[in-house]
Amino acid sequence: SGGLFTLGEAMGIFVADGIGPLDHAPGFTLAVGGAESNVAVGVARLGGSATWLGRLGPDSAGSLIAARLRSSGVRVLAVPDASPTGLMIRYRRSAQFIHADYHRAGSAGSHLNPADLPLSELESAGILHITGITPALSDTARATVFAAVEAARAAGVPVSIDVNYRSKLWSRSDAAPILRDLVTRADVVFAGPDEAAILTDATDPVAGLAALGPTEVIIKDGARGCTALIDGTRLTADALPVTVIDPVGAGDAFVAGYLADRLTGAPPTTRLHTAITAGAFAVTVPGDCQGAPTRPDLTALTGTDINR
Ligand code: KDG
Repeated sequence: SGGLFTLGEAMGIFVADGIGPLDHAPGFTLAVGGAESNVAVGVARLGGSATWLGRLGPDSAGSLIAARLRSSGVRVLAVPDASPTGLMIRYRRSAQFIHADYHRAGSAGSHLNPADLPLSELESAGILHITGITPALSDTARATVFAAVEAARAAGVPVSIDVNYRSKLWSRSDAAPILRDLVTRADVVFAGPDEAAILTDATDPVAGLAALGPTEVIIKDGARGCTALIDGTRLTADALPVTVIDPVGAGDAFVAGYLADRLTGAPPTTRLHTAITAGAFAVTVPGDCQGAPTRPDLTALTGTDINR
């Protein structure tokens, strides 16, 4: 296929409308989340080929996830599982503070197993993308991530990881050695400044992560833009000024923008520009992945469409 291959847990998300405590929520927007499926949607919306592998339960949330991902153009490899599909409830306690509750312990998605991997597909992918969320879900999910990484490396498929540390799933000290192990095996690493600090105590986090092995290190810093060290060249890009409606999913859109352009062979500066623009689009829309831009959208936000 030559496209993106990713795996993880996708969840149904009840996003409370408006701002305030959950008990005063006027209603909910039903969204689909999961960092890896968000990236797959982002790549597909940008015209790339994207395959997502995960386990879904025999319930309405499972059907909803498969249907929404497919309608976004993602190739869904759903392994049926007898346990319920994971859910999240999210509300904004204030404009700035977002509260999220997971209902995912023992979920279908957490039962991902190395035997679920379609090895021949994985070996013909253009890039494997994983996150630091999946290895926190269960022992079998962790084993699946490592097996996918090893299969990709053996086949010469580049490996991308978004560190995505989730404090509700594991402690920093439990996560550190596992995340470091994965980053050491990766070609491309995305991290926020706090996440980089879990992995390296270098004063220059970009150089610190590059010292672990990846030749493409991208530190995402939200409204402060990004800093990168790509094939030995240091690059920065400013964030675009937008009105933030829902910041969740911006990091995944950023990753999707970078990887979609990497798959087409675009140079690093172009990849970062697309990443920044896709991240900006994501925050302008509620939900985790429905704000993902298409190629024509990109030029609409930056006003660089020469045909206008
Ligand atoms: O990156 C956004 C994700 O955090 C969200 O979609 C849910 O995958 C998720 C998680 O595990 O937090």
